[in-house]
Amino acid sequence: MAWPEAVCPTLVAARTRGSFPYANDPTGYLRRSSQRTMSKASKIKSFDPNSPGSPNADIYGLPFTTAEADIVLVPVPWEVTTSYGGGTSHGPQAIFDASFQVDLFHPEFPELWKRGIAMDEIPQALLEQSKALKKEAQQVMEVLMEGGDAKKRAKAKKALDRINAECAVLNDWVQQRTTYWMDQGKLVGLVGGDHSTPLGFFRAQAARHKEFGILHIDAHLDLRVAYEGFTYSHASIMYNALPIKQLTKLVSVGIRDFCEQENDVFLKNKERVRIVRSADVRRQQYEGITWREQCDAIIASLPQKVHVSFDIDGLDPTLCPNTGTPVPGGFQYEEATYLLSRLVRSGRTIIGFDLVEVAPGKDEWDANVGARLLFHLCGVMAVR
Ligand SMILES: [Mn+2]
Repeated sequence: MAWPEAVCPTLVAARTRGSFPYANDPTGYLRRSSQRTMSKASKIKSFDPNSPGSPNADIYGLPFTTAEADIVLVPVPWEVTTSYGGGTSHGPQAIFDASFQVDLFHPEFPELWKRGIAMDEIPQALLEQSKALKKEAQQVMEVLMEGGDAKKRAKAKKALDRINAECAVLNDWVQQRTTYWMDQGKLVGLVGGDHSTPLGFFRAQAARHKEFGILHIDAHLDLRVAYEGFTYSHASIMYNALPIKQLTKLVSVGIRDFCEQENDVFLKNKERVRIVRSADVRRQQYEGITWREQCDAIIASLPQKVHVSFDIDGLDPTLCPNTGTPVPGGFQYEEATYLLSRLVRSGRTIIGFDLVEVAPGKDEWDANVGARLLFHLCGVMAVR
């Protein structure tokens, strides 16, 4: 198999520096030699879901390798174009660490853990690359805002071109990585990183499905035509998704913040894009409409196959105080999980998901919420 890093020269370079962790171990098979001796069936038999997970275990304290797990999570520790708060590149590690306290006996998915959930190794090379590029991106933004002489501007232009090119490489990498796991028959979820990360995953979905919809939960529309000059900005993810022909419907819910340019993009794509503003959801509720009715209306506008793109800032910011661009309002935790459960109970197939913009703070709170939401996303995806 052509390994994904082949399209990613920066990762190859990082690996030769010795920091690329899973180049020779694509399935995580070798790195967990202690877990290798038992079959999946005997692991299920001997695993005690009531006891705290062993520190050597995978996400949620589970004993399965990525090769054994039905659900594989692809971490993308990347936040190059985030303009306000930072830290989402540490989201995957923080969620992994917080996951150990999530109880596996979930009333909606009591058997889920037996399917196996495992997180792909977190690519440190990506994290380093993200750090380096973000520094450059900040210089670009400075010149953009404060101006500068011709020399400064030329330098910024060059950096901007480089960043856009490297983000395109990241998109290719994500596409190959998610494709690789789906080809192995896995159910795949992506864990960001900022909201620029799932574009390659959307493209991988388009290669497998003639048509699909995206249920987009977010405070922002993310329909900006490049933000601050960055083609693959976190604020442009859905704009960048629109050229995907197989994406027949984009339903954005929880929306609280958008600009005129995004509204123009929406008006041009009205037949394919539906916006459900958070304020409208609340207003209708104050006037007697129930969340169940609203969920059913949201779900009715989606096709049979649905990818869920979940930006944590779609939730009330008390549930994600450290996320990059918090906005007051938004969903409570159970409103969001109810929508997801209702979606799958409608008979729709969840073909994948991404959970993005979780940024750890000084305590584990953001990641705790993220880890629980991630478990719920795995649960609804595994219903098929
Ligand atoms: Mn977003």
